[in-house]
Amino acid sequence: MLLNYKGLAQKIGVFLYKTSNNSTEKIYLLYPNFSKYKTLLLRHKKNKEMATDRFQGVDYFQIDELLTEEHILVRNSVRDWVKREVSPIIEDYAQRAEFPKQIIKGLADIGAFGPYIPAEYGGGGMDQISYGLIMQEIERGDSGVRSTASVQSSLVMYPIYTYGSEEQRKKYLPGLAKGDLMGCFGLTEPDHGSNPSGMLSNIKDAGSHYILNGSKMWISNAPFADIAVVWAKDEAGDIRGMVIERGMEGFTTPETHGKWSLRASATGELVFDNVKVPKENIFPNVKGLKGPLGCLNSARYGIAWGAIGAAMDCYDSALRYSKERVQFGKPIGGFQLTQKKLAEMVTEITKAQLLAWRLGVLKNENRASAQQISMAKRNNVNMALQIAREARQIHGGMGITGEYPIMRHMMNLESVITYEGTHDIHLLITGMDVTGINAFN
Ligand code: TGC
Ligand code: FAD
Repeated sequence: MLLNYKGLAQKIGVFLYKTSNNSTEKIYLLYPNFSKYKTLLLRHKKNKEMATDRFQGVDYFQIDELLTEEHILVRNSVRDWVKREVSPIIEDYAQRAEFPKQIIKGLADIGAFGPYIPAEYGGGGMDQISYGLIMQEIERGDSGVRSTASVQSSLVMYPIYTYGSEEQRKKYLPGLAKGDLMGCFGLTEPDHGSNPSGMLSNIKDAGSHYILNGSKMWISNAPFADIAVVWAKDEAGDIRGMVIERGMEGFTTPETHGKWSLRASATGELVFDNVKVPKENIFPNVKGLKGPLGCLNSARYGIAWGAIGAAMDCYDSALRYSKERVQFGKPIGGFQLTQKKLAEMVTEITKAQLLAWRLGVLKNENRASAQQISMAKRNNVNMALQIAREARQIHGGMGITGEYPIMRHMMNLESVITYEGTHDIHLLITGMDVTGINAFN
């Protein structure tokens, strides 16, 4: 006999467990199998805890005073959305290595797709600091979710808007802004990661259309994307950008499995086997590596802000834990070694916030150089990764569990420090800028 009860109930050896998963109620009937019962009890407990996301922002230097009312409104509304829609589910999705597709509509609703694309094409018409703050708050939830938003905005909408024809803009941008269409960006190839100029993907003129051959690897959103912005060389050896649509014959997107990082983000390959590409799908307004690298400037800028979100989440959790966890008769936050970690974290976050804010001001004025963006991406991602590692230590053994977001952020940041240009590539970009000497080759 069953006993209906809010949460968990037991009667004559039969358990009724009720949980809510994205507003779909699921009922699990459990016979007295203790280990299964225990697993579900733990999940129930965890869901309840994760649902109460106690994150508070970090503003040690009154940086909010540098923001406009609109910036703060945008930041706070995305923060609330993340607390409501991302925090309660993200740990489970990361554990299962699955992207939570049901949040796509919510991401569109909060303006995360094309925040700075003009409103006439469905974008948010916002400035670059609002874009940065949106990326910060989303990555506070999870770097993989931020990846989906930055690919859609900076690597798909931005090139269509900047390099595309008016017909291409009208055809794709409104659907992308609403999340009705999802996109991905194919630059990296199996043998060409840091040096995309050597790419082998190519198009050949076949009269009424082009024929595309080649493959791309490590592509965020590929497994579910409706369209792909792809970079390939033409017969003259010039890199050209184009829109490839799911369903075109010869185009497949196998998923990449086995990642220990960015597990809540879907990654895959793009394979082109004699794909017929209509000529009107080629971007008319750009040729050469500066096309894809121009998109990367925008995405790297968003990452410089996003990494601050992940760092703030780790610091916030570590600070709270250090006040609550008692060892040797007092909170561990009372020991000098813990305070050193926390003090250095808040110092580094503050420096990163000021760097991102100043870069945003320059970007709003069209004065941010690619080299400044590289410095900010490199510094802020490295800062976040170091903070995640220190925060994990403060959480002791609990730091390796999914009860806290730390380990997930830490593993995610191992991808963030590699994609959009590795830590060392960005160092070489700064090195070349200050010396004038190319150390890449
Ligand atoms: P180089 O000879 O220096 O430059 C070739 C042309 O490009 C121009 N250029 C840029 N233009 C705009 N923005 C930039 N940041 C630019 N950097 C260079 C340059 O002026 C030149 O133009 P022109 O007119 O003279 O032809 O190129 P190189 O072959 O020596 O390579 C330079 C290098 C190594 C810095 C560059 O290739 C690089 O950045 N490599 C890293 C590759 C990378 O970042 N890949 C990212 C793939 S996408 C991704 O990771 C998405 S993850 C998304 C997510 O999930 O969030
Ligand atoms: P490599 O280029 O082989 O580098 C290996 C090591 O060698 C690095 O430490 C690098 O710094 C070092 N190195 C390389 N050249 C030099 C040099 N000249 N001097 C000194 N050191 C050097 N790409 C896309 O196009 N679209 C995407 O959506 C996308 N999403 C991604 C998602 C994830 C989860 C990951 C992990 C990657 C993604 N990437 C994507 C690919 C990413 O941009 C590449 O992984 C990155 O550019 C590095 O290329 P690589 O992995 O081939 O490493």
